[in-house]
Amino acid sequence: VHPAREVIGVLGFPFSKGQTYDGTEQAPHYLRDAGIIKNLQAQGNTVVDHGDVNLESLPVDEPNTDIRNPKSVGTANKKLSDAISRILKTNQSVLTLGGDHSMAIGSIHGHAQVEPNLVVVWVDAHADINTPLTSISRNIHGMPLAFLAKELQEYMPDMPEFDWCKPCISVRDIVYIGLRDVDPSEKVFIEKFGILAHYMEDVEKYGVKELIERSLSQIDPSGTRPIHVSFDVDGMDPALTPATGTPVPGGLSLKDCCYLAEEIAITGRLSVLDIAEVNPLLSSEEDRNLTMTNTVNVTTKFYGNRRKSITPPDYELPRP
Ligand code: B3U
Ligand code: MN
Ligand code: MN
Repeated sequence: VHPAREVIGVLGFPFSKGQTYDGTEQAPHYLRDAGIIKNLQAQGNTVVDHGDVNLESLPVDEPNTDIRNPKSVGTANKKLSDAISRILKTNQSVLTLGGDHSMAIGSIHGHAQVEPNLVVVWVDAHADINTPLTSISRNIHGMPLAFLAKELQEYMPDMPEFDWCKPCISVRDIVYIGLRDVDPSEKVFIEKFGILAHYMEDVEKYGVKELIERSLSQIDPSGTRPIHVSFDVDGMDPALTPATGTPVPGGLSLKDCCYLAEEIAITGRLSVLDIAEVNPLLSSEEDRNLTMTNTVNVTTKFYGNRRKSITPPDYELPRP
């Protein structure tokens, strides 16, 4: 049995080199500005803000490498991994504010050093399981699960500044939800390894409620394993989170995301949540605000906020 992680440690990862566009490095700032911490506190959580991972002195990548920015992505994620492990060891849970989704390499790696038995719930339009050899985009944010899953290592070339990153999860520990833009290579990996993958059409057919119940009881029948949620905001419909680099129409609704988050909260076993791919520089101010509002709303649901409403523990009814 795991000790409850009652305090939330917030950690910013101001990083964008895992993909093409500037801007995701500013997401931690915008999310804090949108009140992510205040909202969590207002619903009765104790929150410690650990600030941002210091990414000032990263190695400079050559401009025209096969894969975009491997050295800076490797080095930044090593720092993230260490920071996550350090916070988890103080018995806090971690809310990681990315950053592009390459952040999952450091985040899950750091988590696994402390909780080797973790399961991964991957909310995303994309499967993010390309290898450097299968990637069409050359962006490492489309590859994190290939770095992390043991079964894929025979397909992985050595990458500079990734020596520290030892695969630490199995393909059997992963469940996807929200998929709707999967590359042929990724589809082959999903099928070959039988990864639990819920595409948008499955969400349509069965609903998030049934999918999440079924998948958690399949990968964790005893209901005891620590949970890592890696939440790419492009899993949500772009009408809700337009400020992101690779929006794909037809995504998860706010209701889907709230339900998922509420169910995860009820388990009491969420130990790390990543919020990835918010890009405040890619949209109008109005769309940016909308993205922040919806992202903050869903995030609070992972930590106990309920649509059926919650009463703060110290609330007292006024008497005349
Ligand atoms: N699968 C594509 C597209 C993509 C992945 N993640 C995002 N886009 N955000 C790739 O780049 O590997
Ligand atoms: Mn995505
Ligand atoms: Mn992603």
